[in-house]
Parts: sequence; C-alpha cells; structure tokens
Amino acid sequence: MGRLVVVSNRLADPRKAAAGGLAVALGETLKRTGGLWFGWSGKIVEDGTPGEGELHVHQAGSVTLAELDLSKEDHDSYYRGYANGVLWPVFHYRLDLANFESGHLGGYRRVNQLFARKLYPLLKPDDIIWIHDYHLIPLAAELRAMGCENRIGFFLHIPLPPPPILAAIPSHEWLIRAMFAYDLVGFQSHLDVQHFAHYVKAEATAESVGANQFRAFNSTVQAEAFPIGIDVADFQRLGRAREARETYETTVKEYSRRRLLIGVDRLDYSKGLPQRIRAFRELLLAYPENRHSATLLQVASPSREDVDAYNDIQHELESLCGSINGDFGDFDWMPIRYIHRTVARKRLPGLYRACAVALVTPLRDGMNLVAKEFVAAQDEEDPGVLVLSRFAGAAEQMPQALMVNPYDTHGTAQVIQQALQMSLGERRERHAALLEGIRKYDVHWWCREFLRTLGEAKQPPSATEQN
Ligand code: ADQ
Repeated sequence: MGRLVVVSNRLADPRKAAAGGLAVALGETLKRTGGLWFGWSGKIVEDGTPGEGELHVHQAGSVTLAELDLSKEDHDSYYRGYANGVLWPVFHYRLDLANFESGHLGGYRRVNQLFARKLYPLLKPDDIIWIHDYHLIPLAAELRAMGCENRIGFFLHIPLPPPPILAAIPSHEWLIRAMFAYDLVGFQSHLDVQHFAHYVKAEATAESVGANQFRAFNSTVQAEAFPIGIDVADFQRLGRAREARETYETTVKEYSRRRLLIGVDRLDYSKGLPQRIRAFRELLLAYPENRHSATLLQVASPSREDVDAYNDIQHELESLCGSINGDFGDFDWMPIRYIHRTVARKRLPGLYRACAVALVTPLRDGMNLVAKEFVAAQDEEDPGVLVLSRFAGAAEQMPQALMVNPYDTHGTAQVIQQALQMSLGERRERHAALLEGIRKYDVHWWCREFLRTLGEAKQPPSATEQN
C-alpha cells in the first residue's frame, strides 16, 4: 500500500503515553508507510486573516506531522459555530440545541478549503487519504475540485441521524453530496449506514449499484459500518502497571464494603448524565437497601466550555448531584462523588476494575469506548457488570451487556439493581462473551478493515466527473 495520509481536526502524537487507542492504531500504519498526519495545530491566531493559516511541518520518527494554525474568526465559525454548534447536536438528534446561524457555514467551507489548499501540495500520487469526522466532511470534494485523484476514505465517529432529522440542516444536500467525493464512507453502526442509504435514496434519488454502493451526483460511493474498538491488549497491559494497581487498591480501600458504580465521560449533553444521575436517585428511592452501600463515582472531563449548551449541562449536573447528596447523604456516606476532571489514562483501568457496575448511558453515541474499556479492565474471575444504553453504537456489538433506555428513569434503576444483584456465574458468562467480542473487533481490526476496504473500493473517480 502507498503512504497513509490521515486528516483529522486535531492530531495526537502516537508516541505519547496519553495517546488513546485510535492514535496508536493509526500511528502504526503511519509509521509503517512513512505517512503524514495533517490537522489543526490547536493554535488560534487572534488577529489572523480568515481562510489563511501558517502550516508547521515536522517529523516524529518516520511520520510527518503537518499542523495548521487557524484565525480566530475561522475557528469561531468552523469549529465552534458549525461543527460543534450545528453538526454535533443535529447528528446526536438534538435539533433543539442547534444554532443554524448562516455565517457559520461559510466558515466551515472556508476552513475545509484552507485544509485542501495546504494539504494538496503535500500529496503524492499513490497516497491513500483517510479523513476523519464531522469537522471535515467536504474536504474530499475540495481536494477533488483541485484535481486530486487519490483514493480517499472518510470515517464518521459520531452517529448519522435518520433523514427527517438530517434534513433540518439548511445545507443538508450539499453536505451529503460532499460524501460522494469519497471512495469509501465508514460509519460506526449498521443503523448509521441504514440512515445514509435511506437519505440518499429519498433525497438524492441514489441507486444501489452493488453491495453497499450508491450512485448519485455522477459518482459512486461505498458506505459501510466499521465499528471502532479499543486496543484491548494495550489497555490490559496498562491495567497491570503500577499506577493502575495503586488506583485499584486505594479505591477499594476507600470504599470498603460499598458497592461502586462508575461513569466516565466527557461532559457532553449527548452522554445522558442528568438522566443517569436521576436513575441513580430512583435506585436509592425504589431499592432503599442500596443507601449507605452504593456509591456512584462520576468522572466528567471538561469539554467545549466555550459552547453555551455545555455550561448549561454542567450547572444542571452540579445541582442534581448536590441535591441527591443533600437528600440521601450521611456523615459516613455520600451517594455520589462527582469529579469534574480528566482521569489520567494510566489510572483508568484500576478505577474500572474497582467498580461493580459501569453506567454507560448516552442518549446517543457514535460508539462509546468507555463501555469497551470497562470490559477490558475487569478481573475475569470476578467481573463487574456493564449497563449500556441501547442508543450507543456499542449496543449493536455488545448484546451481553444489560441494556437500558436512558430516558426511562425507573426502568434504568431496575436494571442497575439487577446489575448489583447479578450472580457471579452470570457475570462471568456475560463478561467472557463481551471480552471475546472486543478482542476480535479491536482498534487494529478497525484500522485494517477500513484500509483494506478502501484499497479495494471502486477506482477513484476522475476529477472531471465531480463537477
Ligand atoms: P467521545 O465522545 O469523546 O468520542 P468516548 O468513545 O466515550 O467518546 O471516549 C473517548 C475516550 O475518552 C475514552 O478512551 C475514554 O476513556 C476517554 N475519557 C472520557 N471521559 C474521560 C474522563 N473524564 N477522564 C479520562 N478519560 C476520559 C467520539 C464519539 C464516540 C466514539 C469515539 C471514537 O462521540 O461515540 O466512540 O469518538 O470513535
């Protein structure tokens, strides 16, 4: 295979210990092929000219990292305004939180054009290009317009909503049309692929021209599900290291005799945090035997604090946790420990292992890797139980979890109670099946499978066909 070129909004240095499984998996192929990783540098230039940005190119071993600065105006409209103010809420089915101010679309297009202009001169004819996520949907179309004939794949890390929701975006046709500039479009779940198929057939009168292939706008695109996984072996190695063992021991000691439940999320309205906290309150009300014995550790890392909806969710969560602790807590027991911070990656496996139940209850999630990390971190002899939202992409792959509808407060409380009371035999059985699944479909499988399919996808369209 030719050189791999990865394009994403942000880059992660694959050599750093804090890098997640995605950076490691992409990093391996990038290293092997002497590849290039291109993205925003994270720097915002206060008085920068819109549509312009300095590019910094440096080597990290055999991998070239190319990072682009953005002007404040571009960042505001592309990242904050359109990507996180329109696409993120709508793709998570939250029309109520979307802000369709038209100026933002201009910024989104401008930054995608800027990315294309800066990336195109760095490309070689046999490079395979893999573009990531909702920030960069129109990037391939911009590259094609410049004459780029390389194979280009796209992976959407977040869900794709059904057509009536997608169609609420004023520029929805343009957005989906842009997906036809790719040779392969990957989604997290089969449900997302179905939504794509329904949309393109209804709105773009696309024809199916083979398995998972759709033809419209004079172009053919292949659309398939590639559920992302974690690096199970690596996460388990992390679990055996000193920091994780220490975290496990101090957590078990601190909460001795108590049953621990855990939630680990970015503080995002898609993660269903208030609903989860309300279900935990319902558990204490409906099953009072859990008072003084069950504690919920909720870790929520700060995220996108410059977007209004994120401040609202933070306040809602703080007030909910405070009122439950006030109502139910005692001098020797607090029902909820809410921590508004990021836990060091090295400590995560120890924390997961110390907990009897994980609450992974998003209202909507592309995949949700916390569900997989929790399973990977468990003691196989005495594993914890995963409570999983049916609305997480992970639900398609993890049927042995206890499934919940996070909008159903009482139903969720009942399932949490079932998790707390599950026999050792049933816990082991469910855990073994879940572990087998996440091992088979780990992040390396995901990376390999996507790139193999992209390599075998139809021949790249000629640039002229795109007009
Ligand atoms: P995210 O919404 O960021 O990603 P998720 O998959 O849940 O979601 O988590 C990503 C990583 O962040 C995990 O490795 C997790 O451990 C870590 N993390 C989250 N909160 C943390 C905290 N408080 N402290 C420490 N670490 C924390 C998007 C999509 C997901 C999809 C991923 C990957 O929204 O649906 O699974 O991309 O494709």
